[in-house]
Amino acid sequence: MTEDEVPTTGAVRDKLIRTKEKWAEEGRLLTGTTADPARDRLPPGQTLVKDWPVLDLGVQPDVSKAKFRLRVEGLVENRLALDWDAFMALPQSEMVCDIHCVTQWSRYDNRFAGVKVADILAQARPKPEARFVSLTCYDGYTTNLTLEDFAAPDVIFAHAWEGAPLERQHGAPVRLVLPRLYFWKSPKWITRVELLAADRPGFWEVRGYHNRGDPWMEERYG
Ligand SMILES: Nc1nc2c(c(=O)[nH]1)N[C@H]1C(S)=C(S)[C@@H](COP(=O)(O)O)O[C@H]1N2
Ligand SMILES: [Mo]
Repeated sequence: MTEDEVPTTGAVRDKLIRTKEKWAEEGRLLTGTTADPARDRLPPGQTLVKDWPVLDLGVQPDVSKAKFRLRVEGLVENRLALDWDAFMALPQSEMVCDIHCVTQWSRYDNRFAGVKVADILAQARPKPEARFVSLTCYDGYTTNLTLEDFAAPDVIFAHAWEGAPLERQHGAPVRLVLPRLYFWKSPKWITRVELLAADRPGFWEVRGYHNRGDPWMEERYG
């Protein structure tokens, strides 16, 4: 394996994964209601928290800034392999957003700083046939999005939270933040973006989670 290749998940918490998979099968946590994001700030079935919980597969990779690469490949005119300096040289944006996790916690008013996905895509230039993205992380985690959801103006590659560098447990040095979908669609320790013509369901999506994950539609499970 070369320096920046992505490991396959091995030492992940298999028991925790099986539990969540079972919840998905049984439709646990479903309230059976929907809400309107324009009117209801808190999506159905969610509970507000003050602290920021940590959820992952149990492996929190130590990704140094020296090792970090953000690759954008697949159906693009211009493949990118940004190192830390190139990433930080891109236009910087700030965003305050709410977080909604499928395990029913929500947290309001999180201030993130980073680079807008749209600004990176403008450099990579997706080909017309690109319609989906597959995202891969340093812990082997993957998730999938439509290019439309990924390229929305409020989606950023975040490197800071509340004015300080993102902590390792929350995905340092860089994670995605996509506030309009459940938080499993916001990969931590991100390293690769692949643009695709056909959808490729990710880690939780093949284990019973919904393919899109809109919290107001309560799209918890597939
Ligand atoms: N690389 C990676 N990203 C990930 C995960 C993961 O296991 N690995 N878990 C997802 C899930 S299920 C959630 S709820 C959020 C949690 O992010 P947090 O730990 O910063 O709250 O990260 C998402 N991104
Ligand atoms: Mo989650």
